[in-house]
Amino acid sequence: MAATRDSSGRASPATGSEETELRALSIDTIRGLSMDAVQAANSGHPGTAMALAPLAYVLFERFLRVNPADTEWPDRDRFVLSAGHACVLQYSLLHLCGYDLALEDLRQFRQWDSRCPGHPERGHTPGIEITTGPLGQGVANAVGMAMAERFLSDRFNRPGREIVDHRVYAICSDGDMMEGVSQEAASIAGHFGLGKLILCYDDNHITIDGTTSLSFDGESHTDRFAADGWHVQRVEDSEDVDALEVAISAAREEHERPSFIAIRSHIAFPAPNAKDTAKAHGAALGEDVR
Ligand SMILES: Cc1ncc(C[n+]2csc(CCOP(=O)(O)OP(=O)(O)O)c2C)c(N)n1
Ligand SMILES: [Mg+2]
Repeated sequence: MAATRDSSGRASPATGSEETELRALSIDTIRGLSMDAVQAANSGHPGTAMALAPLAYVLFERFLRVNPADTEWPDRDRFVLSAGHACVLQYSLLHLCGYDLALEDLRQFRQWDSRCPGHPERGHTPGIEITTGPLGQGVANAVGMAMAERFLSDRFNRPGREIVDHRVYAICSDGDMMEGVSQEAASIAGHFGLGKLILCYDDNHITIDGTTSLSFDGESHTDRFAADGWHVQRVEDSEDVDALEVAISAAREEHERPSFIAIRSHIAFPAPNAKDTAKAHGAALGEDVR
């Protein structure tokens, strides 16, 4: 995405401001597709998809090593959306990155026989690595994938022939943190020092029924993961693409421990009336988003 074309059609490096503009356009496009797909279905979860558009952009554009034309390439990076309710975000990314998922498929979001069902389903939509929706489970699946990578690389790699060398990136939400299974999985990931696992936590202070202060503000997730032996970082603004990139780069540099990145976001950003509301968790924004 970071290149422009001159009059002869040759790609030339983008200037700083061109790159910033392109980046903003890309993120807005992800956000717009996600909002529109939910609106068209009048069903789904727009708020988290909107708020996490910059994170998804950074992950897919800057870091994820995949081949959209060969979704089963064994050494691909894995991406797990544990917060599966926000799958319209993943569908938007898959479409824009060139997977076999057309705009028409996005238009069919949440319809009968759709290739874009209400939660991601492995084997149904190209590029979906794992079925998610039951909160917590995607975190455990991501840990399992990182364990598999460790096993396969130990078993098959030889000096100068590292045929298994990939990372697992996952996004989770408050509900994932609430479920015990995520903590059990975090414990063993810390024990094994799964350095190729990077878990991004959407710290938006909102769940399905209101703010986290109703039921879930008594513990520090960063301290909990640190206690389990994880490398822990915080990003204070989910709109700060540079900070996201720096944090993910640092997580990649950490080889001995799995990484947890808590990212403060605002659900449904930037829709003024929906932002920071639980309503934006699971309802279309409506025709008038002012
Ligand atoms: C195990 C489990 N229990 C309940 C649900 C129903 N559910 C879907 S999303 C959600 C919580 C939403 O809060 P959060 O995870 O913070 O997501 P956000 O609203 O921030 O996107 C719940 C309880 C579920 N998907 N899985
Ligand atoms: Mg939340």
